[in-house]
Amino acid sequence: KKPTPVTPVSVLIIGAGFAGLGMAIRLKQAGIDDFVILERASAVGGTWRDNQYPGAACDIPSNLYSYSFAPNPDWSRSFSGSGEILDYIHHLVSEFDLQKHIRFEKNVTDLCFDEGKGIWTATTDRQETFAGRAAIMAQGPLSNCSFPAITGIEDFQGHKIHSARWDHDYDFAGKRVAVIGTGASGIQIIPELVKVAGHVKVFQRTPGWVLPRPDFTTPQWNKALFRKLPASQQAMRNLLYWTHESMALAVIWNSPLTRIAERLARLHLRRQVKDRWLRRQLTPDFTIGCKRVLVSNDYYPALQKDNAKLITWPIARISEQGIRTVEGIEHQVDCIVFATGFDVSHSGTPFPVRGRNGRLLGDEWQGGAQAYKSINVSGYPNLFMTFGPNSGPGHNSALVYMESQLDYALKGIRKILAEDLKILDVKESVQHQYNKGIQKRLSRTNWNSGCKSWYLTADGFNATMYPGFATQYAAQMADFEEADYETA
Ligand code: NA7
Repeated sequence: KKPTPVTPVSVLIIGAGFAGLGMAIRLKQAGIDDFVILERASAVGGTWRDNQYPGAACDIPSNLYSYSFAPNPDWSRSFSGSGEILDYIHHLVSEFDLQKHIRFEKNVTDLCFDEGKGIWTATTDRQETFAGRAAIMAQGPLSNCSFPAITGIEDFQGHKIHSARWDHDYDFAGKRVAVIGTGASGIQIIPELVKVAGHVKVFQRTPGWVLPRPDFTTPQWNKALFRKLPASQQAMRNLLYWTHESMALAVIWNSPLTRIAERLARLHLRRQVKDRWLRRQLTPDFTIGCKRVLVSNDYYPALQKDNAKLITWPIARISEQGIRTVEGIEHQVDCIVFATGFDVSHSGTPFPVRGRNGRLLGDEWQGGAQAYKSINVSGYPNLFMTFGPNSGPGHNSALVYMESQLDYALKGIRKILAEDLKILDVKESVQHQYNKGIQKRLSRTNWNSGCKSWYLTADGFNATMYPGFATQYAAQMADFEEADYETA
């Protein structure tokens, strides 16, 4: 069905998570008030609205995992929980008066560019249409949760819960629980479940490297200081920023610091796990940094509680009663918790995105997604992506990367509006050249060093991570080169 014409706003934003709301704030601060945010759910917050499982928290310190233009002196601890992060997001909405711009329950199913008019039209699953001169795709890379393709998953008669769609009504007290997945989410959930459930069986496919988590409650005097002297909070942020920047040397590239980080993780394991056999089962066989580095103080102790058990036999199938492992044992459980992560699209788009001459972005990305500076794609003018291809932060705060993206998009949007452009399209040769460089740099990173992770496609193509320091990323994004673009 052809969309009915609608009056275009200046900017159409898809998604009311951190990125979409951040874009809205930057637009407002730049005096652009004519924008609409389309959100498929009925509340803001994106991944932090969805990930409210017990123990959910960010593994980047809150003073760094927040917007520099909206500091919060009241973080209750160094690594605040997901509820507090969601409160911060709600606070952004009220402080910057964003509510009136948000349209809830608008699930975009198609995004199409009209080259003659220079207009993007978003169509929702209810066939409503919204149009904008520029469009921001801020739907988030970790928004669709993934259940594993394990035989028999549909047969299970007990309760199934995904970490990113928590069932707060389910009472775990005394229950026999299985947890599949020991990534960032799994290792946060397990200690909480062990506290309440009757028995917790942890099904681990691959052990990850775990570092200690320097987590402290914020003393009152510290909050007062941050409030009275915002420069002190900025100084703290800078300290955290540079600490994480230096971690790139361990995490991204194989360097002497990588060895030191591995030694630290082994020491942490040795201190927390006395049993040799268990330690062996928990020791990774890949370079630290190849997969997401985990941080936890309570995961290893939780595994050693009397009501917990680590199972490393591969899963053969899920049955009506529980989980059967390959050596033939059936583990009967009341509930399976899937901490199995997200459907990360490496080659597709969340909905059809149609550019110039009917081009379809999903088709062009068949061999792996790519963009220019992770934000623009040639043939798709006036479209900006947050957390587009190769913008993943391996070691630093996602929000630091996001701020660079928002400011870059703002430069493009200002140009479109100021010069009344219909087309601001990155040149194909520029995009090609950029990606040649990115892939060359990626080939030298730990992510491409042989392990399997959600960063890579099945055949090893990395369309997710940025192979460098956050400082390098910020420098490339600070530079909006007009010559890189074709305009009309
Ligand atoms: P992740 O990091 O994708 O972790 C998913 C976990 O689930 C991981 O341990 C997987 O094991 C495991 N998994 C997935 N499929 C299976 C099957 N079929 N059988 C057994 N185990 C399986 O998701 P998270 O939610 O923890 O974290 C996502 C990101 O959020 C994280 O990187 C941070 O950036 C924040 P595997 O390691 O693949 O062997």
